[in-house]
Amino acid sequence: MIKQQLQLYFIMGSNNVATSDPLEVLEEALHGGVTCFQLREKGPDALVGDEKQRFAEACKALCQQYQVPFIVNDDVDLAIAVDADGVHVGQDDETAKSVRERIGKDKILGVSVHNEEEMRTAIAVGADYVGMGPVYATSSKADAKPVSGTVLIREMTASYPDLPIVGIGGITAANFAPVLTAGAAGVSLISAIASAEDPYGAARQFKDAIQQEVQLS
Ligand code: 3NM
Repeated sequence: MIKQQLQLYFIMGSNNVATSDPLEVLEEALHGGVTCFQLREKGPDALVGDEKQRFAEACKALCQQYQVPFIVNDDVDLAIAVDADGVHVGQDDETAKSVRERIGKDKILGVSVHNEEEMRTAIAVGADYVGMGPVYATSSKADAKPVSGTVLIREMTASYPDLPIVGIGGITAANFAPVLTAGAAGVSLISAIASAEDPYGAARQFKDAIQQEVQLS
């Protein structure tokens, strides 16, 4: 179940959308076929406090309409307050072990990992999936690590086939295929949809291309 939900994993914060209403972008992305959504409200002009919570609630309502999991990045209190479907944490955030204890076993827990040791820890604390990147160069994360390509995804899916992996960083409809070929359950991305002139069309194009790729494999 979680594996299918990770196929086309859209991530967005209100500041990833330059000109239009972020909720409209999210609705278009959902309509176009994204299978999971993560609210990542970080960086300059990010919403805080009540405004952030109201935005999260609106995102969650849209995701529910489309029966797509609603995941909150890093902010465990917010995730609990809005009863999100899950939490995603990086290595510099609250530990995955603590997050799992706080959200319980029925919620989705995602962890960003960059090496085998972090992968093993994620497995030990009961992560439902891990994110690996940046696969390609990205300008959406100020403190992104050096580009990693798909080598680690290939190695980790071979060694730990039961924990789904999503690739992240610079992924577009033109370059996602090697990520799936390496064994990832899906791709996660911000700008390829959030910055697209036509977010619906961008999501749709991804969806169709992924479906073709999955059928070929
Ligand atoms: N995490 P885009 S790269 C949020 O490497 C995030 O862990 C990364 O945005 C990691 O699809 C990244 O616009 C940004 O490149 C992804």
